[in-house]
Amino acid sequence: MNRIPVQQTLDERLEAAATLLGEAGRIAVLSGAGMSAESGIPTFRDALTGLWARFDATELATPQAFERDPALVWGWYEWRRMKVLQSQPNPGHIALAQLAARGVAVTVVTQNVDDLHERAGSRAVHHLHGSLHVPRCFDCGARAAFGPQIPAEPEGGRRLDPPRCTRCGGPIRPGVVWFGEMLPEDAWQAATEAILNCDVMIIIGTSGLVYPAAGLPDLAAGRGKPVIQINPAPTDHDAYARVSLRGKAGELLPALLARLG
Ligand code: BV8
Ligand code: ZN
Repeated sequence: MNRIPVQQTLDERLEAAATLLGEAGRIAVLSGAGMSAESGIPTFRDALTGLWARFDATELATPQAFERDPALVWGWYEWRRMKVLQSQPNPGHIALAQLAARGVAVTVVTQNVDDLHERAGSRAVHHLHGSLHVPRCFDCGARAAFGPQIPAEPEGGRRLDPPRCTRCGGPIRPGVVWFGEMLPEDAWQAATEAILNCDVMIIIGTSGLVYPAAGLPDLAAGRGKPVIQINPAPTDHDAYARVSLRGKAGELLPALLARLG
């Protein structure tokens, strides 16, 4: 695979990435928490600030944690949902939506549970790990409405009893995929299809630690699809990247779009 030599400057890498995008008719995007970092949403690794500092996110994001202490888990997700409601899509989300507006088929596959891609105008968005905005009953699975809006931004969040299901009285849970839970079949199907049919894949703001999502870049590279990575830090995905752009999504995506003329 003809990788861009390491000594390339960022400018030359941006040029190489823009050339790949300029020739592409179908682009598959895999986004992670870094995509929303410049919107003020803490990334998963640093999602635990304030009250939550003493917990491990992978401990809270499980069905067992919810069964053990529903108020703690529901409070954490409501705190995160409030942060999303108070946030705006950043220039990175907007650049991806503008890329699609140029007539290129852009399919966004996201690990994020916020709706910032949609609010930026992206049309084809698939949530591999669910969404904060679709709560459902933990027992019977019925879609649910949110309880009374919690006071904006309780410092670092607090324990909150989840609302009860109007159908069976069970506790309402966040509509996200927890560790140990299966990913939604339709989102996974759509993701693999988009990646198998794409001309180029862009991986943005993900540390590549959580499976099976973390296996998707290999799916692309394994079929010779060029992969562009945007991340300020090195990740496990570096090995698959034809071009690795070290920097922030909110800065590099608009820069790439600008080079497409
Ligand atoms: C599954 C929703 C089949 C919830 C999430 C042992 C026991 C049990 C399971 C496992 C195990 N070993 C492996 C597993 C599988 C497990 C897993 O992978 N665990 C990991 C911890 C090893 N996976 C699962 O359980 C999945 N299900 O396998 O089902 C099954 C069924 C039954 C039994 C067994 C298996 C389900 C995984 C989904 C979990 N839910 N989210 C919630 O949000 O609360 S995962 C959550 O964490 C996110 O969705 C995301 O996927 C992940 C965080 O990763 P990132 O998005 O990459 O974010 P991170 O903070 O890590 O990195 C941010 C990056 O951004 C960094 O690289 C940073 O440099 C960069 N960045 C920062 N600023 C910017 C930037 N980039 C660009 N611009 C910037 N400005
Ligand atoms: Zn119910």
